[in-house]
Amino acid sequence: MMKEVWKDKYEILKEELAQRGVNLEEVKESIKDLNIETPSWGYSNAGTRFATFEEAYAARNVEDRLEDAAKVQELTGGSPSVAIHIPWDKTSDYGKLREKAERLGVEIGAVNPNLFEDYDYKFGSLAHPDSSVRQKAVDHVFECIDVMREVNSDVLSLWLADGTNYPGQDDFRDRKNRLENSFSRIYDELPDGAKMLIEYKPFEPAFYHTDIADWGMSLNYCNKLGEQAKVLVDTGHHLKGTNIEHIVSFLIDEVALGGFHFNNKKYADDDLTTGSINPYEIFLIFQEIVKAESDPDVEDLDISYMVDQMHIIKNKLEAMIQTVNTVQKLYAKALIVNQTALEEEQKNLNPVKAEEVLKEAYETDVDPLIKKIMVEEGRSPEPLKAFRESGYMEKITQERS
Ligand code: PSV
Ligand code: MN
Repeated sequence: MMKEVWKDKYEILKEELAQRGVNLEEVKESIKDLNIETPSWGYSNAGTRFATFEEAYAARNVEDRLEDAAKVQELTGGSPSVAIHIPWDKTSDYGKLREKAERLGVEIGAVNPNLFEDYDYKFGSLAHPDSSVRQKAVDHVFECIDVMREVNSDVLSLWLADGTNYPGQDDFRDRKNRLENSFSRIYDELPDGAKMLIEYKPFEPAFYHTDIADWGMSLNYCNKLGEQAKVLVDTGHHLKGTNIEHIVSFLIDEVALGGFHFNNKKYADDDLTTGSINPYEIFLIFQEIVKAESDPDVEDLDISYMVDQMHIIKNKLEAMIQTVNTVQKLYAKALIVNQTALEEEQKNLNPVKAEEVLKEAYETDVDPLIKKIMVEEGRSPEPLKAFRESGYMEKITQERS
């Protein structure tokens, strides 16, 4: 039998972290509590605008998607809920869908209306010039609010493709006012305690302007609506040089950070695996959150961590397991930052030492810690290997072909 080297590494890590004054049990609990919601749409066939590659194993319907999400949860322990997209996940009985999810060991999380695929939305949805199209879009969101009640979800996640492609196509201020009006009608119907997340995106599918181009516009809409409306930061929806951790910190301070769609901004959109290009960025985002969580002056954070990725060339389930595992590790690294030392070096105006504090945590190999947590929870320490050996791929390929 192969020696499990990670166990020795864990003992060394434990000693090292104790010397650094880290409370390992607290860190473990925080990692165990982290819920990284996976998207139902990430389990289906996907493509670029050039081609969709049909995979024999890909989920065919919402039931398959829940099963795949449940498999990821079973192996990682970090993704106990799944976001749905209406009408992609439309079904005749949402009560039954909720029961199915529960039987599989997952919950239904954010409900995402689709305000971009219908022909009527060619010139926009909630900001469309024609009031009958706006009404149709608002009605669709109302339908999604009903779904939320039936599946027991408390998150409505809104992303619009609204915008224009050419100068002069429409009036910016009129669009802003129409959107404000549609949003406020939706907000009035929100169930008590539910969150309305407003996502922004700098371009695509509209390329001249998008109606919610950045976090500041999103925040402005939220502030006008009320405290149930919060900003959704999709890590992919930023232009190349954008400092996302700064945005995150700013939103925390404004009590307006509602959640994330994790992926990567390499091509300023979603769909690349979180941490595949710049894991340091995700670590720095978590650092801002962890720091705020330990600050008594910061109100309790209520952040929905969601993945928004549709993998095209990677195996969809492996990519999702890889994502959850990566996010767990990057969160763990943020949890072991010596915040007191960081604060001290900031006061000392010593950027080298301050950066060293962050690097010390980032460069710590936390893999044995995540493995230890997996084993404590009765899971395999190597979720990807366990997945490959589980026979699940063979099973779904046969069933779904
Ligand atoms: C749009 O690019 C987006 O990020 C929105 O979150 C959608 O809901 C999701 O992708 C799926 O289309
Ligand atoms: Mn998104």
